[in-house]
Amino acid sequence: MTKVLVIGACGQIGTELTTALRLKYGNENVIAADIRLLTDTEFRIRPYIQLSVLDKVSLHALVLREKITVIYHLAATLSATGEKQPLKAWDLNMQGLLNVLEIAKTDQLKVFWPSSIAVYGANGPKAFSPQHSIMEPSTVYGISKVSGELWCKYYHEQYGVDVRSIRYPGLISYTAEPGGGTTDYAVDIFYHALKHRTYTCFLKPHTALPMMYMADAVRATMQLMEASNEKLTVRTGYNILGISFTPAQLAEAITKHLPVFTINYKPDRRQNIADSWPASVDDRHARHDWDWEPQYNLTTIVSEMLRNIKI
Ligand code: AKB
Repeated sequence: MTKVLVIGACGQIGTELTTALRLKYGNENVIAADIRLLTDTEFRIRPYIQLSVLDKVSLHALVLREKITVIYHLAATLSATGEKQPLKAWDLNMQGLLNVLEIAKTDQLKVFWPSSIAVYGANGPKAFSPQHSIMEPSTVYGISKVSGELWCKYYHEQYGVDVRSIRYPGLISYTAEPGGGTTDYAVDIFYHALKHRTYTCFLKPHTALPMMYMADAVRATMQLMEASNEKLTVRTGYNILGISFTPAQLAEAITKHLPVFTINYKPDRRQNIADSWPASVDDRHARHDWDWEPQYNLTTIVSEMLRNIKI
């Protein structure tokens, strides 16, 4: 029987992935865990356990007590926040993963761990960055993702741990806010458009980045986790592309619904991070190995976001 633990369940991905996993496996078979205490109104996320992934003893006890068979380990510090406290970000991103991999090795668990387009750096190709490419990231987040990918591959090859990973692009969703990334503008813009009819973007107008609607990201994650072992040829992180757009293109798509909307640009230090990332990635391995195909484009993402955000 599958018994799932989602670590980082209150985050942007965790909120929607937990719901999707509960639909598939049943509420009681998917334990949500996160570092924070839940408020009374957040009942929909129960069964819930307050837990730090850095507390390996409590994590292991929980795995044994609940007879967990699969862990989705999503807790991480993202690119922009990571630059404020690099060593703290490194500790959470690396030690958290190693704790999960060690427990997975001992108890033969299956693991999902998210990587990111942040693995790429300024020296890599900008358009359709290949699955296997130069990786010299400039952020601590990117360094932790490259290293984490290599640890996943190592645990798979040396100990047979079935750990799978996706290099997520910027994710766009309305259920939970993103937590300190460089691609966060692509979510913030919708709230400002609906509330204030104007938005000041922290990236330059023509900064193209890979992006994806959360429904596609959740579907991709479930598809990868369901794929048969023999079909998987990548044990670092799979590239997946949804779409690629710039702040100016996103703003133009929003003005089709809200003609009064205006955008200004005030690039900050996050511009340097965005400049080091690719504009798009080559996702042929994911398409070939587990039939990856995105369903949302810029037009459908914009109308879904504007329709669903409650101000
Ligand atoms: C970030 O901007 O840090 C994340 C990511 C692309 O991994 N959204």
